[in-house]
Amino acid sequence: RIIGVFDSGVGGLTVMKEILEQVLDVRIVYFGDTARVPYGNRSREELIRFGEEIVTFLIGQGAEVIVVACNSSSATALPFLRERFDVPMIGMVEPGARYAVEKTIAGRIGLIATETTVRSKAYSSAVSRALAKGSLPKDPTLRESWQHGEQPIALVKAQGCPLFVPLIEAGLAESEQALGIAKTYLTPLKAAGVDTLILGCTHYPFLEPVLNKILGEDVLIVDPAKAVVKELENLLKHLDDWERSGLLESPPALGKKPWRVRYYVSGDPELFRQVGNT
Ligand code: DGN
Repeated sequence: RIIGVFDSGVGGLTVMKEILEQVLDVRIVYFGDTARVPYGNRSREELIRFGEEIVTFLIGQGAEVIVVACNSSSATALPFLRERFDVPMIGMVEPGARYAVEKTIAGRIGLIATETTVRSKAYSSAVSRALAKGSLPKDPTLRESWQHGEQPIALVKAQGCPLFVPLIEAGLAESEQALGIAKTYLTPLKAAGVDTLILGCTHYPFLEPVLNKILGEDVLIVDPAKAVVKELENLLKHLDDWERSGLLESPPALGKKPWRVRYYVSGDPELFRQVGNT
């Protein structure tokens, strides 16, 4: 099958990498909107418009499923894109919130993300929804005390990190500047006592060495991409079942030429190649 994956730039590559490692029989058409990066301070209207253009393009390239590998778009534009297009779509926020609920040990979840994602409050609603729908922490002590109403589980602190994406897109993810800025952004999260930190922007896994250096062992870093892959696997299984039962047409046979990933960018392909290591 062909999966369409998009982001404002190189960030979605971190999601794509997880997909390629875990889901073997798929091909990916990747779109990085590098001419319009960063998305982090765009309005919802802009992100809807960009999303409509990109999804239309990806469907034209044969995509049967879309992974919105951008939290800013997932948090704002995804409901509109789902209304507008028939292809199934997976975003970052719901799987990421569920995953954090499962992983937390103290129930104190933190978020780092773009300003757009933080402002949308999508993650805190998604954490509440995940709990309401029955997602439970794997930690037995927390699970029990939460079920007895003793220990809350919630997103306690969300920190916008507007300088991260421009640094990463410039290839400076492991620089001294990144370390200094990350220290500033992480201080309020540490002060809030978070035990689990959601990387609420698909660019941020590029910063994992820097984040680990600052947070050490005290805080568990959660990358929603892992949960997105699980959701994608489930969806693909459903599509296969529907196809077998005749509810869905089989996808057209793929051409003979072997390819696994096709990349498209709206900006400079050379910079994308360098920073994304593609
Ligand atoms: N990587 C995107 C996200 O997950 O929000 C967008 C980052 C950006 O362009 N600021």
